[in-house]
Amino acid sequence: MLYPVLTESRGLMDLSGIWDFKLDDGTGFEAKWQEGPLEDPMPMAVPSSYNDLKEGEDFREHYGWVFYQRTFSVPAYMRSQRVVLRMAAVTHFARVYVNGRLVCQHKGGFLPFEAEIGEVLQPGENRLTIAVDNRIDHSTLPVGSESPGGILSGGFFPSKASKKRNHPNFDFFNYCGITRPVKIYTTPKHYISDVTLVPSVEGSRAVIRYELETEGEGEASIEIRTRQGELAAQASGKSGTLVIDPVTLWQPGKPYLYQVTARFGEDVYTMTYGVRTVEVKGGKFLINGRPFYFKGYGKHEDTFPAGRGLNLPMNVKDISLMKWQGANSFRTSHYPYSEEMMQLCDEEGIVVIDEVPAVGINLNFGGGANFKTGEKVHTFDPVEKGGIRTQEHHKEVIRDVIARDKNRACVVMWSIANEADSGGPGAYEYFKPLYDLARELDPQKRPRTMVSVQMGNYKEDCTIRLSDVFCLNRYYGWYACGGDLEAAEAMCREEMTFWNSLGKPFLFTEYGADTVSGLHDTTPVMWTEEYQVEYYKVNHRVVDEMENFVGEQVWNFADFATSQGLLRVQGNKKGIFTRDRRPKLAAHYLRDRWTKIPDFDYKP
Ligand code: GCB
Repeated sequence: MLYPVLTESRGLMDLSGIWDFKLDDGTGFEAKWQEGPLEDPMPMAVPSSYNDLKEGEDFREHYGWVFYQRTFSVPAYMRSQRVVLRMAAVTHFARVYVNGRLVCQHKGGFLPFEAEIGEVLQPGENRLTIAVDNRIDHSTLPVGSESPGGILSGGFFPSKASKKRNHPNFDFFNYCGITRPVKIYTTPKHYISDVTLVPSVEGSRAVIRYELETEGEGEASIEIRTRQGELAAQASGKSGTLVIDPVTLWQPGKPYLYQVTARFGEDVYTMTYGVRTVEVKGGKFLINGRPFYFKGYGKHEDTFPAGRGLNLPMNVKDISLMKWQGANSFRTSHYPYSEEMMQLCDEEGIVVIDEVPAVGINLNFGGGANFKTGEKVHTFDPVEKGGIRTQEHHKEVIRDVIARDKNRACVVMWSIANEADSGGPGAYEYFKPLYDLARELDPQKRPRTMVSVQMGNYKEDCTIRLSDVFCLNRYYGWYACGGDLEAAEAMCREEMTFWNSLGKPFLFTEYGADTVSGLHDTTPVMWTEEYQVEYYKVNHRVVDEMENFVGEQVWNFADFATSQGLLRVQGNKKGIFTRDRRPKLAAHYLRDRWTKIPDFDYKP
């Protein structure tokens, strides 16, 4: 799906701002709130998560629907065009009404969706209402537990709580709302609906296959210009090839973006584009034909008080901190990040592992159904037995993330899931079609991975059969052998020797230790800043010995909000930076290490 842009043929209006807002008390739809102005609304920022913008549990722990509303007008000169309303992300389920009429609904909180609204528009003022539901269960991605007791919540005793709550089967706060911009854009009636660019590089030349998807009649053409505006290649027709010679490649840390202009009849669409290749060969991960070493993080879109709301200044700051630290990459744990962040990564030369919101597909965590019946419920058991029912939706999010990000130079790999029950019965059957789908849909045929959880029987992990690259989340020295780094090192070495022997590249996509900023000790004990540094040193000793180990992404870039629980101190404290981006001791240690490790040929 194309990102909306302003061009000589297209209009664009950003509806960000302060909207009217109301928590639904369970009567919203019955009382037809969507059909008129909300009574006694309160002001709410869009885009943002609503949870931390007002005080009290009612907001933070709200369960179910909320209503957002604002009015807007579309200038008459734009109404002669096709008018599209586009929501970049609404978490997790949305019903969108214009002048009381339902124009679309959408499941999934991290990907864009849109509706043509020309027919329901009135001259003058129009009313836009977006109802948002934050409930999660065994059919949503991310997955929620359907019985009390989420992953880290609760205590030692069964809960007798009567109030309904979400129980995330994942370790990040269930921030909700209209979290990314809502825009209206217009196009001519005959228009470009998609652009696909697939690069290959031979010597100094790049050959780019292109395809324009269009609606209606018109002449199609495309051109690529350098940053200075010089013509680099052009072609006509809806598909064909473009040759750039000599090409300037997009490189990690040294990005170069060309300007692309596609034309169809009266329609003009513009975008930037970086040319680079990605390939897995033997135990290497090659970018532009050279062995790349990932240095970076698992992250979150998590800031105060915006929650998961788009925070452009923080995105810029985060990339600046990454560069300060000598990092070159991150994973969009555990959901696709905003299109603005992806654009920034293209522009800044940051390498991205793009993850779909498939987290929590693991009923071994969190109690969930396991506690309900006393019987063991396997994650991939049939629905009647309590297994998850996410597979169809999982296909949708794979389809949508690839449609959104397929042209991005920064994206070098798709992550199909995080810490699924990938060693459990039925896992291969669940995931094989998803891997196949990603391969079929991605025009660039990027490598696919699934981020695997630390488990005893790692040799049975279906990722071994399915993934092009193995991504491991491992906590030797924290969840395993916490406080005994000597034992942690030995166990880590034993397991890594196994992965190294398989002949494919592998990396850590998570490893880390909770660290409360300001806690210190001369003997490095758990939770202190000193322990975090020692933890990383021990892990690095092991992975530096492994020739097929191609990267280290620490958990996490910064402290972040989670559900409440006995293992969380006002959130997860595994950040290298605090939530407000102050460095912990480990930030300096990693800076020292990473500025000495080159992006390429670290493991030649
Ligand atoms: C994991 C999860 C991540 C958690 C992390 C932790 O394995 O993938 O979402 O936050 O562990 O800190 O426990």
